[in-house]
Amino acid sequence: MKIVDIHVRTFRYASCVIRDSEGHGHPGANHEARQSIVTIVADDGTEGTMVGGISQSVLDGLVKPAILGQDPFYRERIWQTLKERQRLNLSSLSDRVVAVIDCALWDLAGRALGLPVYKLLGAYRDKVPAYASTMCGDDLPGGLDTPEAYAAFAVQCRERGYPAFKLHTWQPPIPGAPDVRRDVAACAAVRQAVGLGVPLMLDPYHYYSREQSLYLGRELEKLGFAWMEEPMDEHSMSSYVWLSDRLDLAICGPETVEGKMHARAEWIKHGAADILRGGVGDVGGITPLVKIAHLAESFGMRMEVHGGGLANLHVLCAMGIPGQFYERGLLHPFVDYEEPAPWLNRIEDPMDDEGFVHVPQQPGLGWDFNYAHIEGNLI
Ligand code: LLH
Ligand code: MG
Repeated sequence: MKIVDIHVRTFRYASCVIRDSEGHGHPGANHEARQSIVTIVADDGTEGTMVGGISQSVLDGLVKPAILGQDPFYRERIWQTLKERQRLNLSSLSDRVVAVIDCALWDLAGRALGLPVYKLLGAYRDKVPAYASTMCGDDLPGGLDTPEAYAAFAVQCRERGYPAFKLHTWQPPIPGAPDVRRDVAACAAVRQAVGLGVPLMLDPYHYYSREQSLYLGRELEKLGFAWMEEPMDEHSMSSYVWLSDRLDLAICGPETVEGKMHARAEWIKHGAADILRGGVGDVGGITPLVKIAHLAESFGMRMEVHGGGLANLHVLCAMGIPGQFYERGLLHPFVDYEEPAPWLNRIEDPMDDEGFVHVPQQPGLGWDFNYAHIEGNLI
């Protein structure tokens, strides 16, 4: 089999999630947004698709020369080739772009063989318990604007069936943010509302100082939190060693720092985190995320996968170590997460009443695109 084409379709859709000046999503007025999907085509007509964009210049200049004519089952070789091309092209050939290509190749392989990706990887389970992962805090009355609002939303999520809850608290440019005391107040209100039995996690402002992070961690220990992630700039691994050394609370990371499995290996070696972290978009696809899961397993560590979506879900269902939770969201009291985006016929991660997200059984990743919407709104 040979790859004969790769193309990007970009289309319009109506969205009610807006981005603030720092890039965090919040509910907002209905507006026109853009989405892209990338499709790789093999010479027998089999296709593999992933959501995400690639600019035309990167597609023509870097991606096509690396993959056209290649056997799509040589995912590891293609991934290594793209990784090497990143060295001189990191500003355009990011890990997110490499991830889109890698995930599309996994989708293609699954479709060619008639197997869901998690079974190609080596299945371990068919469903994963989800945690409710909130949007970042805001100043919308009745939204996520006060500690009490987080508490009320946590109760609502509990009633929906979520076994666990993670707060993303207030970050700039929201007035008054960041503020470690306000973060603690929100965590305390949520704990008080849901009781001691519910696993709770915090993902706060990502640029706190060492002392602020230590204060947060010590307060979360008193509140019986399960973990804290990314309270400081992850480029300073030493700061995470410093923090982990001082806390019993589990530190989960790294999430956004560059370096794929290499960075995670260094974090393990230096004791910078207790729970390893990474998602397909952060590390360059399913191929490296599986390497990282095996790395965590080899060191007897848990790995919590960052972010939702089909590709992360398939990896979670092929991990022999927990991988305790699927990150479902980002959620907000004003946004109906159960409603599919206009370009999908169904959401990627339906959750049952017990709080389990089930992995699709269709060949490949299990996309169910609304092609009528996509083709009718092409840009
Ligand atoms: O900063 C944000 O908007 C969120 O923290 C986001 O990055 C989210 O994906 C996350 O960190 N989840 O764990
Ligand atoms: Mg996070």
